[in-house]
Amino acid sequence: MKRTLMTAAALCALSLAAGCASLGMDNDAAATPAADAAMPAAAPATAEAASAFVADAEKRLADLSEEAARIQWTRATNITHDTMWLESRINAEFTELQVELANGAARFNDVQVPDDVRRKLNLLRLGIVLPAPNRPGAAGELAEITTRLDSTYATGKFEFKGRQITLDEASILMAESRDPAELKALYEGWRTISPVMAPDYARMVEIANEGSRELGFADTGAMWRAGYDMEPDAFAAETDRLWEQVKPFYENLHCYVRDRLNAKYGDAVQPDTGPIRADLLGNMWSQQWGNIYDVVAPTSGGESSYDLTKLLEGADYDATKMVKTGENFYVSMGLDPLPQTFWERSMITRPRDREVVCHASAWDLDNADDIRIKMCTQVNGDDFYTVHHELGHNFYQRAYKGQPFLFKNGANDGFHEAIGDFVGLSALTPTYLNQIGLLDRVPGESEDIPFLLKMALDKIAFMPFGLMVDRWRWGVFNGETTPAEYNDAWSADMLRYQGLVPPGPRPENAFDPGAKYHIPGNTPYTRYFLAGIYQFQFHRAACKQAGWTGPLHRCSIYGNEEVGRRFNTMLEMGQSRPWPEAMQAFTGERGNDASAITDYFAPLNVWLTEQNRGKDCGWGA
Ligand code: X8Z
Ligand code: ZN
Repeated sequence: MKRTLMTAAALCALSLAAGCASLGMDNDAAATPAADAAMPAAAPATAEAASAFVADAEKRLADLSEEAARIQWTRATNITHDTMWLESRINAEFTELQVELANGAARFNDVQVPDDVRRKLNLLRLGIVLPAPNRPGAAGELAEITTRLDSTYATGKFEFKGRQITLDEASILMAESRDPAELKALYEGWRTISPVMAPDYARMVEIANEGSRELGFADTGAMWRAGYDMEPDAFAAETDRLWEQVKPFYENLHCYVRDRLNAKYGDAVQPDTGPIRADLLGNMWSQQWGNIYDVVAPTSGGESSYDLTKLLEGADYDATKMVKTGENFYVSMGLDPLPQTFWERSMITRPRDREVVCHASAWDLDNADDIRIKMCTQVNGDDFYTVHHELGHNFYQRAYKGQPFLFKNGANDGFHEAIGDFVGLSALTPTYLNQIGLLDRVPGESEDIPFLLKMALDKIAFMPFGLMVDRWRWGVFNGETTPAEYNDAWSADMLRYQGLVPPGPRPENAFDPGAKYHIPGNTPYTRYFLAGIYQFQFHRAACKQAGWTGPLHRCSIYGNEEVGRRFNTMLEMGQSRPWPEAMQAFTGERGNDASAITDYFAPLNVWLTEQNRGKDCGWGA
């Protein structure tokens, strides 16, 4: 995830969410004309006052965001009582500032102002992930809760075979084990870290909702849905529409995978009708299934001649070489290399001497050049993809650094997530792997279906997960789901969207949502669903620009500076214009369009339909 300060996704999509309200101005600020503009009783609300208010807001946010980012980085790379204390304090202060500015912006609601000023005034209101209400102590309480939730997740461990293990170890075992009893123990074991979070989570929801209502939103979920340059309800309907386009394909994949799991494990473990057992899919949250490719590989119609993890191991890749390789892809498109400080200051592997937040993220510490990643990189295919994903955030951040502070963000948060994924689509092609010397020969057409199946196991399997995380949160924030119903609602959404069930009954105190990073980390998740679509729109458009006429899954834009130039035009825009304009700048299209993903996978869908003939697909929910 990216870590910019401020705006919608901004300042930490994760921890910097917290904040308090009110607090009024400090003395220095009150002495400036712009600060006057922020004080309701002061100067009249004119266009000039609005511009001055915005200019002052951007300066204050830029200053405080840098301090906050440096403290957050310190906490995320060294979790202690003291760094948590420091982070809670700065997060509270930052949210106070955000809420103060959002309220101040409302003064100019009825004033005629230039377009860019109007956009910035709107962004001031929309750029808070979790607002706190305007009463003493609220921001502090909220910030303490969010830092504690994030740190509890990051330091979570559980006992497995007589040893305490971390999520990184558990994830590798989930990917590699084919023993259902072991997989069940890993699935359930990791979820023992989260029941302790449930009361904090419920309290956090209360406070943030109070804050959101004060800003004029029905609840925090409604505020999150308002960040897409369209009405919040229209946005929700848009995600439904997109999902309906992809769903038949997902159902086809689900049906095929269920059949192969049934063949491997037998009826007692995985029946050949109904939902799939969630722990059998090679991933702790069953969100990407590529790790069980070996289990579901075609028995006819071609086989894959390589495994990316093995290629990386065979070529003696280490974490730094993975990141260098990722950087090289962007450089091949004509973008400048990463600054030296990136290499000096990033955290690329898990330090052994302290607790850190291992979930991968990309940071922009000074709103300019101090960009970094923080990853506990392992040498495998998953992290090869993740490196490209994270670097996408960094290249975006650097491209829009010349924008005013409030426009230093993705065109929407889905764009921020899609940049690196788009590059990753080329970086995973056999053609590219061959070009960089990882793969001896480029496989022929007989490997198209195996390749597309591998990609679909990650990309198509992800889509319902990308949707369900925030569907759960929307229900929590709007009160339809009460704290007593948190876990059952999560399981119900898993069943409804993904067609999955846990490997056994969940305990009374289970809080399974807390075992997924973005819930305790408070990172909105619909962004990844959108990115799942945008990356294919970008890919289709880029391949067209490159003059590619073959199948989309064989296209790589490695080394194409013309595509890079046009791509960079979109990146440099940041959030300065409504997202359809950014989309248009690169792709010529203005909307969300799931046809790009179905185009890419079309040959596989035909093949899956054939494989599923005569089967009872779906899961009856
Ligand atoms: O959180 C991430 C990135 C950081 S923005 C590693 N992703 C989502 C996840 O892990 O759940 C990328 C794919 C979806
Ligand atoms: Zn990301």
